[in-house]
Amino acid sequence: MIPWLLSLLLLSHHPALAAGLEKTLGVPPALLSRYSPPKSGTWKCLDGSKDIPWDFVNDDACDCPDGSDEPGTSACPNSTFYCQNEGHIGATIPSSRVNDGLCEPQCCDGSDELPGVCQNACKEIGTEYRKQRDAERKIQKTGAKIRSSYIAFAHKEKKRLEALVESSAQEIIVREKEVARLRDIADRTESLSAAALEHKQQSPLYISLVTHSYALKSLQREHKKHLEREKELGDILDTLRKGYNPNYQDMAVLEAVRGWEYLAGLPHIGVEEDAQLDLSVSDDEAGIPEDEQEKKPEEEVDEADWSEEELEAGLDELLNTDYVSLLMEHDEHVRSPPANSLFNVRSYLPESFIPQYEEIRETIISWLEVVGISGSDSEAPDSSKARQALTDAEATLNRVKNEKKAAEEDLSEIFDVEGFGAEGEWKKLDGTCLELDTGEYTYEVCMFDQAKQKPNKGGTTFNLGKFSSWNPSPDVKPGDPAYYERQVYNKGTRCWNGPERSVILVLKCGTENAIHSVMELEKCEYQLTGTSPALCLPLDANDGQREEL
Ligand SMILES: [Ca+2]
Ligand SMILES: [Ca+2]
Repeated sequence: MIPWLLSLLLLSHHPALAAGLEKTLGVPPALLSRYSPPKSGTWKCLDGSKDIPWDFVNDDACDCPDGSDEPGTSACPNSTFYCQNEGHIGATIPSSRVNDGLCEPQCCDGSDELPGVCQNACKEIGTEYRKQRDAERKIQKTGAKIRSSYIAFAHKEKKRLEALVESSAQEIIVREKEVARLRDIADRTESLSAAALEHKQQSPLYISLVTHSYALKSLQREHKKHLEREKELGDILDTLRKGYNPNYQDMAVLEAVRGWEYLAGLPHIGVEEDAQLDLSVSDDEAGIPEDEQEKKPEEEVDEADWSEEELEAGLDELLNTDYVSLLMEHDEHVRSPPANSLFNVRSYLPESFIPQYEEIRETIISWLEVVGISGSDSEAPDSSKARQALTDAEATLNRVKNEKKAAEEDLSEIFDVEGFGAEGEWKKLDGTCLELDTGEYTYEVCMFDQAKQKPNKGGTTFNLGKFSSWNPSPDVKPGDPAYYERQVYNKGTRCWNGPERSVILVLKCGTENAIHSVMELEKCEYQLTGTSPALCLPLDANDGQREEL
């Protein structure tokens, strides 16, 4: 057998091999039981295809089609070698790297080469590795505690939102009833008010008031006519006074002139002529005392009466009164004595009680009507107030509906693998902003919202994009740990002559939510790296032991 001869030749070169290789050299732990000496002396290839002498195992000649007879040599192509790396972690390398004269870094025990070729550094490497691993495990442990508090927050948030949805739904029912009721009132009030007004205008008080108004207007009109007549007459008498000839001694003319002078408070003209002529008609005869000629007697006026000036200034204003408004005001006034305050109870109630109050109020009023305490007219139709109340109620209803919708949306995202994670561990960080100051700029990422680049020395802040998705790589399934190690923010402000700005946030487990570095991978495409406790999965109790095997 030529290969056998060949290997014998090789063995002579390598004293260690001359003693024969360990049959279990390069065998991974899981297969060790298959490499024990058979009683029959023949060994079956692992794929069961062939029986070979036990001596052919690890004899540096490939005998099995699956290469299983040479776990510790490079004799069979496409097979693997396992280095135990005692003191560290075992590793598997391609068997082509066995006995190639190079020390494989994966095999710190140097078992891939003949003894003496490579140093066994597993103890130091293993110690260093464990130190580092312990530090990482410590971070993971601390981070996982924080992460579990995030999960607890999500559950609390879920309960809160569910309660909110529930209470909003209840409130919507009440508010919808309220809106329907107010709409009915508004509609009815509007149709009622025309008829009601007509009825009110039949009030004797109103009719009398309007009659008074007409009478006053007529008096004012007649008064103006008289004033004009008086002025014309005055003019005629003035002309007569200035133009008459006293020499004719016409007593009728003289009396008219002197009478006018007295009435209008004018001085008497032609006195000299009167004196010379020794007129038989003296001042006494005319009934006018000399000292009273210059002044007119003061008119006595009642206090409530209007003076001439008041009449001049105020009468028009008074006659311009809107009697319909006055009627409504009067109505309001009559309706508001303390005895009717029951109907204003609404204004003393906290807002939350109003819907319930409104419901029983109708009942109370109808009951009072039956008993005869309240009249159906107790609340006069006021269409604009009713319409306003309806508008307000509709606005409140819409607000509650929007609140409910928002709560439902939040709720659907909390435990969504593509939202805040299957355990809701990211919900707590919704809107949390992380910053990194690089000197020239401060980079800010508000989780699940927006990324920004803010210049530290003044200038424009750029929108680097809005949250778009978790790791979009097709190799990663939503819900996998790796899925949450990347967040994509895109559709930011467009770069001059370039694409829209975007950010990839690369995260790993850490005890803090923080950004540690920024790189501009491509023009206007930024990669931010950071840490978050939300990525720190709980330590698996078996993790450590498995690795040390
Ligand atoms: Ca062999
Ligand atoms: Ca090697």
